[in-house]
Amino acid sequence: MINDFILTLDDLGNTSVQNIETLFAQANGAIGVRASLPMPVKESNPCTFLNGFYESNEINYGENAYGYAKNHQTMVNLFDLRSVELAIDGDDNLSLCSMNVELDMKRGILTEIFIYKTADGKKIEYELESFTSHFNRNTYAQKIRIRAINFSGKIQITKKAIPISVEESLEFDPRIKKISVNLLHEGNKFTTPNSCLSLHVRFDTFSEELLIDEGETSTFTQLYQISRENKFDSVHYDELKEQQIEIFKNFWESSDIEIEGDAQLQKGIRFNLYHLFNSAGRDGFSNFCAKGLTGEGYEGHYFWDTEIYLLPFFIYTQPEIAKSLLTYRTNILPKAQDRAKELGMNGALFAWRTINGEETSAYYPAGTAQVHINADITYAFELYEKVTGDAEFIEINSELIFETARFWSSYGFFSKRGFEIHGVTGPDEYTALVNNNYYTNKMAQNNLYYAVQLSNRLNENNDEAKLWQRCADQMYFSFDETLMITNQDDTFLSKEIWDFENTPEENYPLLLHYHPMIIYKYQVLKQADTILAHMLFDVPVEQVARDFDFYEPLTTHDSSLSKAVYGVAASKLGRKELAYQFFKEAAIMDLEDHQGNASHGIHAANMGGSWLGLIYGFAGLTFTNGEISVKNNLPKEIKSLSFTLTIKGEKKKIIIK
Ligand code: IFM
Repeated sequence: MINDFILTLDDLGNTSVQNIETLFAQANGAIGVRASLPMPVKESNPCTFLNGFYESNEINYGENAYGYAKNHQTMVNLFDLRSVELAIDGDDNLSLCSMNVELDMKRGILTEIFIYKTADGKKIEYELESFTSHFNRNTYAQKIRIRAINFSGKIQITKKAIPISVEESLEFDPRIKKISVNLLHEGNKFTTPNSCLSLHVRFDTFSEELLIDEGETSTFTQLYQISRENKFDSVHYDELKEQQIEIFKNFWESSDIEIEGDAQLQKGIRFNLYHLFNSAGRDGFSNFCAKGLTGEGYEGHYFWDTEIYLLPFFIYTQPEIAKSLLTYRTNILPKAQDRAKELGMNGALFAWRTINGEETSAYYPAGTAQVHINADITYAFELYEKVTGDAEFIEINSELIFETARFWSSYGFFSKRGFEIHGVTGPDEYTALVNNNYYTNKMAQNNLYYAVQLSNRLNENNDEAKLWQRCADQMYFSFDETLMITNQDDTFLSKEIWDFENTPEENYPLLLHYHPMIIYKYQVLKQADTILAHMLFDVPVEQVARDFDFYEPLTTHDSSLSKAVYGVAASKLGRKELAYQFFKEAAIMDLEDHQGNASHGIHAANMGGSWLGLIYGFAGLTFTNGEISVKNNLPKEIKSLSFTLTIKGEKKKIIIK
């Protein structure tokens, strides 16, 4: 019987060295360690990250303009904690004969067995059991067992932490950027030269010469600790391991989803949930990088991905983690207030991509212009309140809700048509700087209403709330009366349709092959936009159907944030087979490397999207008037679905069959 909590190399569609590093990476919300080879090869990209630990460098624009983002922020790749120097009877020229990898997702432990041999045939088995501790988040723990397979003799082993030196990649891909950082080093303290962030380490390093008989095993445990403060608890491997198992047991009790009928999907969804649990920041100062703590893609930045794609999973199953992810936004609110001021607007405008809260997107049409992030954040606060009932947290955060509403009332304006929001980019990054993007207006309206509601609740009966009410009531939505479809924005329908027929397969994703100016001229979508708004709000199915049929054929799904959302819409429309296809793609996207860049790190938003596909889609979860309701939208391939939700502190087990 397949154990669908165990991931092995056989589950991967692409077993390149860097793919393995990403998919078997381990993280605990603070530290992330890629599963690199103990004896790295040319293609290896060993990485250790500390969530939120970045270096900044000035952005050099050919042509600068007022208010452009000033600095890059790049999560620093710190050390290679997995490398080992091995020699057999003085010979260190070892080759890798085989490797076996087993990730036990149920317990949060990775076991790898490597067989290395010398040119004259002496073989050793190097077994590595490792985990990033969820009990002590400063710690990465390894247990190493070395066995002489076919000889008796000397084995030299040296284990240290190797600082990373980065080579600039020559490959053109704007989605990844590596920087070389010469950390300033003093004692056990490392500091970034520009951002001036410090961390401290406590590493067990060793160098041993073993005299070993054939068949005999030697075992070592090794703890690597990385912390922002120079304070380390005394920890022991076995205790940490026990705690790890216990923490994962609790995690799965609250968050597991059982799928009957499709073993690959079962494993795929568990793999996704496993990574979601691992990479979420827990301290209120770090968040969820677009690639988790598993790779350098998107420089470790936090986007709206967290609020719209990831938080539903956390809110419904791990509310404490949800709260700390939201608290991160509270903590960067001052930066968002500064940003709004810089742009001459009221209130707060959150950065499109950031680590420390400052805008770091050097390309504003697909960056700062995605002002919908303000409303995405507020939407997540509202969902958190609905599901957890934690009104106190929202009241503490009322300033954030009000400040985002203030931004909308100053950024938009009243016209004959109503309240309009111009000069924005919606979720679809292949259409930029438009007026009245439907998704943005809908989300802004929701943001404004929530602020009004909260203001009334807090008895802050002020004129501002009346203004917000007016903006929301009169929000303008562009609609095409002939086609009876929702306009993605004011001009989308006037554009020429992208020539899909004559676009060769190898020219996707379009962003790697066409200038943005060309892409923006056409009706072509990178990702779900209007259809995403329809997932978040209650819209009549006939309308969803017409919009789906119009926009889906124009959508390239070049962004990994797309398919899961179309899948949820397809479920809502009763198009079960289609929903299943979309869901399947989302569930195994990284396992099968469907986007072709799992080497850069996991596609975290899509992983959250796969949860949405199952729970919002197949289980038809809705939450209205304080009550959840579900519906059986299961495709024929799935016989039953069981999951647990935590609603207002109470666990509810739901079975759909
Ligand atoms: O936030 C997303 C965006 O919507 C599409 N491009 C990638 C970003 C990070 O995942």
